Amino acid sequence: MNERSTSWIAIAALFTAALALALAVVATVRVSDDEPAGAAEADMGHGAAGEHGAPALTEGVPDATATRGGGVLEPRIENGVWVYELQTRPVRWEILLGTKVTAYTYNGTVPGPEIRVPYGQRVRFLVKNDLPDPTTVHWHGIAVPNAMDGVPGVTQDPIEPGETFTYEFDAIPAGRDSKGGTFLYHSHFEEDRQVGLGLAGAFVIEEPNPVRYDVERTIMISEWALDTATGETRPPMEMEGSLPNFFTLNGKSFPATETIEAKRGDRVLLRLVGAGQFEHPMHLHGTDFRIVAKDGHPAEQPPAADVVQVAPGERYDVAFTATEPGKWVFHCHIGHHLTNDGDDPGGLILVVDVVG
Ligand SMILES: [Cu+2]
Repeated sequence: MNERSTSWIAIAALFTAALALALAVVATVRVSDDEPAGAAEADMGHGAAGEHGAPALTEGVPDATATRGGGVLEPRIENGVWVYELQTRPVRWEILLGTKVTAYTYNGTVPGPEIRVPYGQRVRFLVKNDLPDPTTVHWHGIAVPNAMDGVPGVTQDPIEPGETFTYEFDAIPAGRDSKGGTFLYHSHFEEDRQVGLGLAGAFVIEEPNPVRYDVERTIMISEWALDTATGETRPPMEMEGSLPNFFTLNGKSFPATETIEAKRGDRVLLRLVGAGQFEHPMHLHGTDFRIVAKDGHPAEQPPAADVVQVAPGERYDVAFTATEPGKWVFHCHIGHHLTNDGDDPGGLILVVDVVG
């Protein structure tokens, strides 16, 4: 082989390598930017990936960049309207050190960001759907105009992947006698699947003259069906292969759950939200509490209790005074919900640490 043909072979090889690299780059960009994660693989029609109980796609789903969910989302203000951007998208969410689920999220976190507005505030939500499936948002317990109610096929067409839909309303409880409280927003498209995979967030309407607490937390309760052998996440259901085996408070299983710190004598308010598909009898050690509101309705004579049943969609605001120093647990009273894939203790436990 002469010198000239050798150099042609070298040039041809370089060209081929460059072409392969360029194709690889194009393929990567297409998956990460132009299409929702997994969209290329998923059937995009209604019912899409929603074959009953089918696992969420894992491949191509990015890791969450945030480690905690439920932070209050700051709006931008346009002519007095509080404007929020919500993006639905799948992420790999760490519920426990080293244990990740594929979650459907608002803005990349479980739970979705908390919306917190004064009573009557005009709000606008630009909801961009970057899920592989259609979606809608329902504003649970809020007096929205019917067209803003988020029920696919009844009040609106589903928001298709890649599309944006705008919701706008005044933040007023549907129970018109109520001036505020704990509400939520969640998917109303294939709820069995999308809410089960995490699509929910808290919506707090602040009363004009709210009772002030020293410590206040919103706690969203959810379940997960994670196959630890394959890494597949399925929507948790009462069916083989989809039975929940992980349980989270604000997207974390014990011992990864947040510890709530209080000083002796502090007044504490917990806003409990049934964000999943199962009921949880939540119990506090060390003291009882008062159920000061149910579904955004303040109780006229708050009943005392030390267990409160939180069913899907329900909200209970419970208040107590941290009188006794120590690490007091707040937990579900169904033993199985206190495990992480069978390992005890885990799941729905958090510590209220009272100091002083
Ligand atoms: Cu439970």
